[in-house]
Amino acid sequence: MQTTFNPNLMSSMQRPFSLLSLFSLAVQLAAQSQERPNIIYIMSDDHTAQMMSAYGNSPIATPHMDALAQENGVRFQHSFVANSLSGPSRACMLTGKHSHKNGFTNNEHGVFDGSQQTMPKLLQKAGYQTALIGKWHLASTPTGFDHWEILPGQGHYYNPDFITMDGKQHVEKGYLTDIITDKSIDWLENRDKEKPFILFVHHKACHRDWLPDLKDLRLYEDKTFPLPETFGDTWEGRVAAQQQEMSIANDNHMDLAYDNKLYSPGDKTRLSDLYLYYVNRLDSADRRRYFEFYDSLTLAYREMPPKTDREKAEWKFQRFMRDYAKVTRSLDDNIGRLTDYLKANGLWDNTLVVYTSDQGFYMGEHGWFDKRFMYEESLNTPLVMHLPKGLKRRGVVNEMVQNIDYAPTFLDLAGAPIPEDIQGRSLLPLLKREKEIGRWRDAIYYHFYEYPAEHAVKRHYGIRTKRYKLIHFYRNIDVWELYDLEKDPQELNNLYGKPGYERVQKKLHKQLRRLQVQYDDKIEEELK
Ligand code: SGN
Ligand code: CA
Repeated sequence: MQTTFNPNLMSSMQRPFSLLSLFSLAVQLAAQSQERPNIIYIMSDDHTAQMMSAYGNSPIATPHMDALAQENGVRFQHSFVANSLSGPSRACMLTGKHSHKNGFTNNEHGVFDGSQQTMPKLLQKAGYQTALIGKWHLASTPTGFDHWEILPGQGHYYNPDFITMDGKQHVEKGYLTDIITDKSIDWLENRDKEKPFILFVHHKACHRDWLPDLKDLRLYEDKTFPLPETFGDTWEGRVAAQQQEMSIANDNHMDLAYDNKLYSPGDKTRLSDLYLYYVNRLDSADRRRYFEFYDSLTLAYREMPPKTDREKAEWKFQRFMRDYAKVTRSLDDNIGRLTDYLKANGLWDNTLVVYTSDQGFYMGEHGWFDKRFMYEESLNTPLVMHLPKGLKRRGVVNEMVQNIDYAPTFLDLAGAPIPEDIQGRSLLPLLKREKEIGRWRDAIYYHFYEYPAEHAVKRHYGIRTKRYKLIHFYRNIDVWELYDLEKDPQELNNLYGKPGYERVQKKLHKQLRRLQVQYDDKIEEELK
């Protein structure tokens, strides 16, 4: 049984108390703190559903992430972001609002306005302890957390820097994914055990440039990863896709040294200096171990280089997949370590444990890496939850959910009021019931802003319904795309303006307009 939090309790605290009322207040508060569920929100970076075994078809196993859904939990099949990029995605999560409302539209120029209303602040007000450990990526100093320890910018995999609440930056020895987990467990150990809590565990894994824990260097080296069907896509009928700079085959996009670890001393590639900066953080013995391993691969490549462009692209793909898989393995192991702690410390039954990523990623689909586009691979993000007692939903959730829904969900679970201006919807009604609920949203809205910028993905906004997707690319381009996801799940066939789709197209335009009005996205100003 869950008790609902009564906000009036707080205001009654300001009144003079009789001994009896003081006693009953103390009893009520104690009961609430015991019963109100805790929340652990684990978010990785650039981890995608194609590389998570719970979603099927993954070439690698992720048993600990999967277990969150399997042990009293759910897996969301249609989990979307509102803007497929790190900072914006984090801002949507914290505020429950689309980018144009929370103000953080892109990584390059964004500075999160920490004075605005956020879900952690509201949870604090409701009596929750709040903590955040790991990647922050919102430029300003975190607000709304009783405790935080963050990475500068993208962070470092090896001997990483951390910024602490006094504003100081220091180096920690070890591998980042392990350290973030250690710090999370430390915080749980030392928290105020009388209060419910929300802990945000924000990993850098599996972000570029996929530097593995040295103990995992040899993992997956004998594995040949299957090429996605669309690896050789030539982007016919999709002008924005033709102009992107995120192609695995292109050495100016996927760098041979930085991304593929094909490097000999003295080599100079576009990103070789950045590569050395990250790897040279290792101390000398570890650095030797690192280079011994990758030097042997470089030597083998140079002795027998690929004969054709296609062969070379496939070689780059295999290297990328193997390193990404290693980094993901360490992430999964560490999620296992954290859930073991929860189980061993009596926290499993009354804690909502969420695992998600800041967005999806292309694993060679369309020939790409990176994200940004509103196509399925990067619009989707993995989402599984282990549910606290009282929430009965199990298995696969098919309703469409979005990262703006987390804030209202957590507030709802804590029994705190959900402010009117939050744009997401609480998922609690979905999670309380055993079955799908009849009426839910029938479309989600998306808007990506980071152009001009790295990877050259044009600005675009759009709508996705259960069956269709309509996208408008703008700024140095004015192109519409329409996909029938039932007939063309890989989004290869742009149907916009094609005969037979007039009615569908017209309806989607209307629905898109309706969402822009609902969310108050003044698109005309953007299009100027
Ligand atoms: C870095 C990466 C990009 C990546 C962005 C955004 N380049 O700039 O490849 O798209 O981050 O990623 S790198 O040369 O620095 O690795 S995000 O997940 O943080 O939004
Ligand atoms: Ca990311």
